[in-house]
Amino acid sequence: MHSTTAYPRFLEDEADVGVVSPRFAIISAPLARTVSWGGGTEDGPAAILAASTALEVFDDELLQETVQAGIVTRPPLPLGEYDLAGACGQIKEAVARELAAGMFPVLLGGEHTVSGPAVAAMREKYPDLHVVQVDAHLDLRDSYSGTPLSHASVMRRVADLGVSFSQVGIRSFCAEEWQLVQERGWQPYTMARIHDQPDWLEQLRREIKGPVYLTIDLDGLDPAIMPATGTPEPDGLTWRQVTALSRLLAALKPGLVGMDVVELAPRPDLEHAAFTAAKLIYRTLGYVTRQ
Ligand SMILES: [Mn+2]
Repeated sequence: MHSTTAYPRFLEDEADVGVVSPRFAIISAPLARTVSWGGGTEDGPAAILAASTALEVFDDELLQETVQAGIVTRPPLPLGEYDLAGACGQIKEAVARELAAGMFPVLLGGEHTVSGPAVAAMREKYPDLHVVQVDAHLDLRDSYSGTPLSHASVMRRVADLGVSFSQVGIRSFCAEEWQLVQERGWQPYTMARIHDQPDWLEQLRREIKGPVYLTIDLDGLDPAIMPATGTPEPDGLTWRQVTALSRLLAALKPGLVGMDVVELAPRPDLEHAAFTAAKLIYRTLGYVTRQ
């Protein structure tokens, strides 16, 4: 995306429904500093926002115009002016600002690193926060490429905060990560487990106590529907599985309180990927309006 064109908004003019107190705030965090392969995630937020204009505002499952709840799109965060730690500080501040205003934050990455500061902000408001991570990867490395603030370490930083979490769609990790999982007794929802245990969603429901922050690394989805990521791993979540997950999380008490969607690496010949991301966001917000 070029700076000469205006940054897109979620649903563009169709979002202008005149709601006095809008519920949802879209925050673009086009961060791409520690990407290991592929690249292009700095263009992810603009691609998702541009694709959102092709959505029907009337949701075909929920049979409602979710947009009537009010969805505002903030200007993209000027992360290029900061080093990595500074950029993370900007993201945390932006999320905290929305929470203080009573908004439900929807953060668009960018690389997965952006979720760390978002979770830190969420946790200040919700001390018993539970994070649900959709991802092909565990992201539990202690550091990656010499930095602890990396997309490959983002859940390790969440663990460091003492925040409880569940990992869904996992099918790629290193020996160090698997050893940590075993030491701590964590039980990620690997794709093997999801295939073997049809009641996995019920199991997940039972382990969640507090309000939920949902972080969706799009490579958690199957590359058939989500090919535009840096690491399109085979055998990912289907559309039905990921929407069943977000429906479940929104239906919990207290339910979903914020979310992010990260790691889209848009490609002009794979526009359906950006559209799928936009529809997943809109569908999930629709579930949240039913809370
Ligand atoms: Mn990933």
